[in-house]
Amino acid sequence: MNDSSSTESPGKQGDTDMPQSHPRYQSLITRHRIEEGVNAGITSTQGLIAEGRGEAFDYLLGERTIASADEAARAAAALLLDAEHPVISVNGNVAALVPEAIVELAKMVNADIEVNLFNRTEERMKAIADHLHDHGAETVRGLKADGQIPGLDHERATVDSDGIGAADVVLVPLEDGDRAAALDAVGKHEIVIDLNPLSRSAVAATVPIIDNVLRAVPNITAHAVELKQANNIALTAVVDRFDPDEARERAEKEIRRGELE
Ligand code: PTJ
Repeated sequence: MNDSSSTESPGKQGDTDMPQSHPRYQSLITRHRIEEGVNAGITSTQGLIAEGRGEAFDYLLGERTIASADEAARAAAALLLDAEHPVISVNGNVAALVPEAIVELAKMVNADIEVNLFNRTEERMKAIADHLHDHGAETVRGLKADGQIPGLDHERATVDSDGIGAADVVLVPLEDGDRAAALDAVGKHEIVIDLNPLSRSAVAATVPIIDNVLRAVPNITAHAVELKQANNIALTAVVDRFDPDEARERAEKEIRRGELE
């Protein structure tokens, strides 16, 4: 499952015609998608900074899925399949980088998709929902905004009461913040994808996946395909065997000893 390439097909989202042999191909495509996201009103300008920060960690990880991240992706797949009401939360960076992969994963684990933004504006909410519909999503939640997660004093607290508000498992690909702890406090499990093993979200998550969202989302789907027939006891065992602190420590070790080419 250690696939370092994105399933998000180059070209489909207006990617450049960059040769795949370019040594920084994936990074250049990623930057291009984020730039396009900003131009389309999907990604916030802060999303550009977030991407740069993520890239630095990814460079030190060797731009590959390390073994502990693959184990985390498997635990995430098991947790999503075992959930009563799983929801995938989408922000401006995720919508720009992996819209198709998010829709595929949601279909595979029967999850809702909900737009949830830190820099929330009605225009961006709508642009992201439209973008996800264009990439195959049937229902996109987040626009009703009739619920609140207690304990958060920013826009990420605003949710749909029958979406994240009613979820037992929430997948949050890429954010840094206090939402994981707030969701935990109201009895929800959070799966976080974040290249920074020290981020508050990764620390608070039931399952932190220290990997690039480009690789992690299709990897969770691949594990879900494999675990689809497993029963609840087997799924719970996969989650219970996973140790979140150990996974973050293994990633931090890899990053700290990361060798520059
Ligand atoms: O669209 P919005 O308004 O909800 O805003 C989204 C951003 C990402 C701008 C907002 O949540 C933010 O400012 O996030 P931070 O605090 O910059 O944190 C983003 C985290 O994601 C950092 O820990 C980065 O290392 C990590 N990151 C960045 N790019 C990737 C990533 N992790 C996985 N894959 C990436 N491609």
